Order: sequence, then C-alpha cells, then structure tokens
Amino acid sequence: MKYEKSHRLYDKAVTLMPGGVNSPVRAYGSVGMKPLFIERAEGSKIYDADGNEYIDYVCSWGPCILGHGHPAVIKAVKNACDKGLTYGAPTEKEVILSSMIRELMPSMEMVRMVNSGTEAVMSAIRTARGYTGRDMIVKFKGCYHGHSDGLLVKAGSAALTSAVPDSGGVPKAYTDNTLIALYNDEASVSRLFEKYGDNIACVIVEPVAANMGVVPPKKGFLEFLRSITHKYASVLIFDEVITGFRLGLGGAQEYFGVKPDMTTLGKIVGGGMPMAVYGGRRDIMECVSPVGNVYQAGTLSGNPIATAAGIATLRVLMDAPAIYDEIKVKAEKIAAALRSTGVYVNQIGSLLSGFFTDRRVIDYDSAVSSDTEKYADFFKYLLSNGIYTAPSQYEAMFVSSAHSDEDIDKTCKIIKNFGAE
Ligand code: KE4
Repeated sequence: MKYEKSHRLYDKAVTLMPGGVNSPVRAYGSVGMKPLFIERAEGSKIYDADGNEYIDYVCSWGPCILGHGHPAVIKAVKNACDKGLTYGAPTEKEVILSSMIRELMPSMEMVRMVNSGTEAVMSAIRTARGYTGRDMIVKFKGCYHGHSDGLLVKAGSAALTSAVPDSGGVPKAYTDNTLIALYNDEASVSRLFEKYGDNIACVIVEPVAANMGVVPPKKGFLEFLRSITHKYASVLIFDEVITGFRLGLGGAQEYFGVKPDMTTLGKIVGGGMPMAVYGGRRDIMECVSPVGNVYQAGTLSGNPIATAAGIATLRVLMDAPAIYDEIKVKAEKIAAALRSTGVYVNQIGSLLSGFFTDRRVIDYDSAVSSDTEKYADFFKYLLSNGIYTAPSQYEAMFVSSAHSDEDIDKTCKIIKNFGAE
C-alpha cells in the first residue's frame, strides 16, 4: 500500500491542528504510524487519499450501522439541504424524531437534542443533579462518556473511590464530586452508596462497555444498578451513545430488559451527522429549561439536516429489523475467526473487540492486561491487507448492514492468516 498523499496531508495537518487531527484516537498514536487521510466512503468500503480501498469496521466509531452513504439517508439529507441548513427554530423533524425515539425507547418519555455525545452526557448529569438536588455522581473505571470536565477522571489515591483529574486543564474541584466504581463489580458500587448514597445524584454507565474494548455486563449487574439507584433515589443513566439502536431498535435497555431513568444517545441517532440526545422520565426532563431551572441550550441543536439523517436511518432500521440478526451473525463469524488465532473476543450483536491477552476480559483490569504492542501489529497487518479497524485496542469493531458475505469471508480469511506469514 502507498500512503504518500496521506503522509503529505499529515505533515501539513500537524502544523495546523494538534496531532493533525480533530479527535485524538484518529492520530494512530497507539499503533505507531502516521494516520491515513480518508477521501471518501461507500457502503462497507472506505478509501484513503492514495486511493487504497479498505473494508471498514470503524464505521465512524458507530454511526454507520447502514454503511456509508445509504441511498435513503443521502436522499433525505439532500432534500433537507434544499430547504436551508439551519433555522434556530423548532421544526416538524424534531417532533418526528422525538416521537420515533420515544416509540423505540419508551423510557425516554421526553428528550432534548444536542450536538455530541459529550454534550448529551454533560447535560444529562446536570439534569440529574438538578432533579435530585445532589452533587455526587458515580462512573465506572474504563467507561468513557465524552470529555466534560467532571468525567475526565482517574482513581485517586483514596482506595479508588475518590477521583482526580485525568486531563490537563481540569481543576481538582471539578472532580471532587465524581466517584469511581469498577465495572461488573457490585461491591464497589455498594461501598460508594453506603458511604455517600444520600448525596449521589446519578450513576452513569455504558450498559455494554465499549471504550475499554467491548466488555458486556455480567448477568445481573445492570439489574443491580437499577435496584441500588432505586433504593437511594439516585438517577440511573444509561449512556447508550454506542449501544443505542446498535444492539437493537430498543438499544441495550430493551436487550437486557433494564429500564434506566435517563438515557443518552449519539452516533446512530444522527445517521452520521452531528447529533445526540438526552432524555428520560418526564418528571426529570421537566427540570430542563425553559420548563425547569436546569439550563441547557444549543445553536444547532435539532438541526434540520441532522434530524433528517437520523429519521431516515431509524426508518430504514424500523422497516428492516432483520438487519440486526444479519449483522450479529456476521460479527459472530469475525469473532470465530479471531478466536481461531488465539485472540480473546467479546462480541455482542454487531459489536466486538479482540483482546491480545490470555485472560477472560470481564472488567477494566482484565481488559488492560492486553498486549497493545501485539494489537498494533495486528492493526497494521489488517490495514496492509485492506481491512480498516480501530487504531486502538480499547475501541470496538462495528459491523454494518452494508458488509457483504464476501466482505466477511475475505476478512475472516485474512484474520486467520495473521501470524501465518
Ligand atoms: P462524542 O462527544 O464523541 O460524540 O461522544 C462521546 C461518547 C459518549 N459516550 C460513549 C459511550 C462514547 O463511546 C462516546 C464517544 N465514543 C468515542 C469512541 N469510543 C468517539 C470517538 C472519538 O473520540 O473520536
């Protein structure tokens, strides 16, 4: 593969943008090579600036469940563009999309549209704090919920419970109310509630963790979170930015049968356009301005182009729910190919991660036992063979409805040859 144009663009980009990118993971930092610059994408394929073709399993980190450039989505976006790009006023599309979301996820009785998952999570937490009058929040080590200050934390010295900033520029005070528990570890949650329960506004969790690689909840974990938050009158927030409309039309909350108080959505809900949503119980969401005193606003929130893309995407999925089983079966084939090479795999629906470790990956500590050097070698091997996966061990592979059986068979063949060369 030639990467000359990507490298030329990168050498210029790094003089203009930090790391030459607009989001850090795109910089290929953990795989030790200059990043590819992408020219275009179509269906299951992505094409770099040098014209190299790849089968794409990043899918823009999740939004492209229908692949790239689905005709119905493109048509809806083009039609919307003909009517202008933004009005800063309510539109019928926001009513339609809100109705679809509530129909598919009944726990989201009322929603507010924003522009990114970060904004959705930041606003959901502010709303939970406003509703409960409490300050503390619980998140899980290894879960990522966007880059709002109070969530950029790592375990402090105090036996894990307290948090300290995990990023420059975040004042210590901004993380004092963030408590850290361990994913799939009920006792770590119970300890926090026993000590702080009456001041915990919310627990926020990825119902399937996908930012330490894919780590599904162990049996009963989500039910436990539902029970303990009920007991202490804390708000349970499912961050379904990745799992929403990915695990099925009702997301993880339908898949596992656990009803949160609030949910955040992103990625698929915008069909590839900048769009995210937070919402939940009506009595909680009625705390949000202009009805309640929790302020939140956005110039491009509910943008007519983004809502058009979201509506079109959900309509395709609602008209063809068989897509979910089809992409699950395809993901299972890739998982089997990875396992045949000795890689540990977590796969749920069309979401999967291969871990280079001999441990079962069931939580953060087992996830980070992975050999990231070996992952980097695997990434580069796949890339050189026309397979585009995440340039980080701690991301997920996504399968779309555009991935053909031929794509899957080719991918599995290449995976099985890893190390054979
Ligand atoms: P955004 O602000 O990037 O739209 O969403 C933040 C977010 C919130 N919640 C979950 C569960 C998420 O996975 C994310 C963002 N996901 C990452 C990939 N794991 C986005 C990719 C990137 O940062 O460039």
